[in-house]
Amino acid sequence: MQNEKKLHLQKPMLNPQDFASNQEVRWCPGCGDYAILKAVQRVLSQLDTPKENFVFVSGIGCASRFPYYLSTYGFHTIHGRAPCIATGIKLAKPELQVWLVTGDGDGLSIGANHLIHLMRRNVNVKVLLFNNQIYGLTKGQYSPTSEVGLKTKSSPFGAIESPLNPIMVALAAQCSFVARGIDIDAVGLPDIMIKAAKHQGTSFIEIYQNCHVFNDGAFDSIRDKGARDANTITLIPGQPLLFGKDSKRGLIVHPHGIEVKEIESQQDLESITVYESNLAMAVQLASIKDPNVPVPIGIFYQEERPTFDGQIQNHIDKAKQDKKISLEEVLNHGHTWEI
Ligand SMILES: Cc1ncc(C[n+]2csc(CCOP(=O)(O)OP(=O)(O)O)c2C)c(N)n1
Ligand code: SF4
Repeated sequence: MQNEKKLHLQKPMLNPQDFASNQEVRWCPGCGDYAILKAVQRVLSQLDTPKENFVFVSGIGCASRFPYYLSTYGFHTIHGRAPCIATGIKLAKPELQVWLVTGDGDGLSIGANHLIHLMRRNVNVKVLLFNNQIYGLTKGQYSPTSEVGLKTKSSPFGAIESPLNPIMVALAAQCSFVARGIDIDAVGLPDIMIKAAKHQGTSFIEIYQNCHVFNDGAFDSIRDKGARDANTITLIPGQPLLFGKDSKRGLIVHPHGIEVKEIESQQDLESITVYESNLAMAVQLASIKDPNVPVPIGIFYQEERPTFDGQIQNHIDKAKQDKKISLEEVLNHGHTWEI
């Protein structure tokens, strides 16, 4: 009897398959979205959260098909408006863990306004921005993150607009958790997602995602496993900024720019900047444009500050405690008049 009771109280162990829905996954074969879906299913199974407490909210785009493929609650909503719906859900049901899936078009064109306010307010929502630098669903128009010169159906002579840097956007919007991952990084990406899930506040992860149909190869130099060591650097707080085969290269972050240093001696090693999650360093690392400097991956910035949903709840609790007045009184309170 005792054992039965214990068994009954034990939480069921979940595995990634428990988070797969019965829907046929309809991305192009080979799309980077598949790897992200796998990573998310793995991460959800590792979080100590009941399955019924997850909600995935998306806008419109290939990326935004995500909620169909997860056996959690989900909303496939309106182009660019997922942050508004996610905010509403979090306010109405604070016990839910709300994830938001968006693309560079959905989140940074039509939805940029909503996304920055979600981050500024620090709503406790986990944002996954799939950045493939193109509009995939509508068949290959340039997006706000497309590189200058990219020839697409809507930029036949090459894109002429300066691309947005999603990490810089998130930092400028005062997002309290800002990170970058790579779709096929089966170790690094889930690790970032778990940290994002545990963070209290808006967690923003830009995920480099290959759209091999309309913008193939945009991230080849860092997606390719053979090249990744040389061309990326993983940000680990408290650790020197080392990269390359056998960590034989490092970065020195100067106030005026970033220097790549070959490490040949102990003195060289000691000159390498130790990474700290502070805004100034995050901005410097996020703004790297030099192709000779590796692309930072990992958590750029994290801070603890009050969440929007937490503060609203405090207001509600306080209002309930302070004034026990009827709806009738509320309606007739203050400046009212009769016609
Ligand atoms: C109001 C509105 N405007 C435009 C569209 C057309 N539209 C659908 S998805 C999309 C962009 C998708 O790009 P992205 O968010 O990068 O997602 P991807 O398909 O690349 O994953 C656009 C412009 C729409 N559905 N609704
Ligand atoms: S169009 Fe691109 S982003 Fe969309 S499913 Fe196909 S490969 Fe993926």
